[in-house]
Amino acid sequence: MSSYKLKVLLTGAAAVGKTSLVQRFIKNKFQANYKLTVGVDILTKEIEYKPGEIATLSIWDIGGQQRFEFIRSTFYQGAAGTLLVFDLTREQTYQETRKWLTEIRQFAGENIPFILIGNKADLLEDVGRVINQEEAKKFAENENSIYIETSAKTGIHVDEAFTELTRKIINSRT
Ligand code: G3D
Ligand code: MG
Repeated sequence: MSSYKLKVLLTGAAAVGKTSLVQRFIKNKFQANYKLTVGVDILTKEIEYKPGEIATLSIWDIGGQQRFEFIRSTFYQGAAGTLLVFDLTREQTYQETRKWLTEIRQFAGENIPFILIGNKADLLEDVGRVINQEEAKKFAENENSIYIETSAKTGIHVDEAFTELTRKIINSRT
């Protein structure tokens, strides 16, 4: 029995892997060349966030249209929490997370729980580290969050990201 129904958002710059993370989480697959998300995709999945406790997530994945005020307000309205994603291989996308956080808080509420996600961890071996892990961790902690590195490609830590977000949302309510 699921008592919680939670709207969670994927946020962050273009091409950081938001759609790929949702696909990995929901379907446990990775496929290159997803068509660009147009509008908003909403997918639902139950998650056991602690033994015997189930929540239903409705996961909102937005494309590049978020700049339109109407879409943006619909997207953020009633959101319980968000995965704020950047690309571990592109520093610019990390820098932009501050801007995202300001917008998220403005539209979804000051205290909205979020998890900071550095995605594409599988590429670190080839590309090397461009974002300091300790700094990302400190940034997250200063904002009352945690930092998780994921790969939608290999699947590493993807379930954990959604589970931690769900726990954080539910802990913030009880
Ligand atoms: P978005 O929804 O944030 O815009 P997408 O991002 O999920 O569409 O992903 C953008 C590109 O990054 C895609 O490449 C996708 O395959 C790739 N990608 C996403 N996650 C990962 C990951 O964890 N590891 C690697 N190596 N690549 C990833 P293409 O080439 O299809 O545009
Ligand atoms: Mg997308």
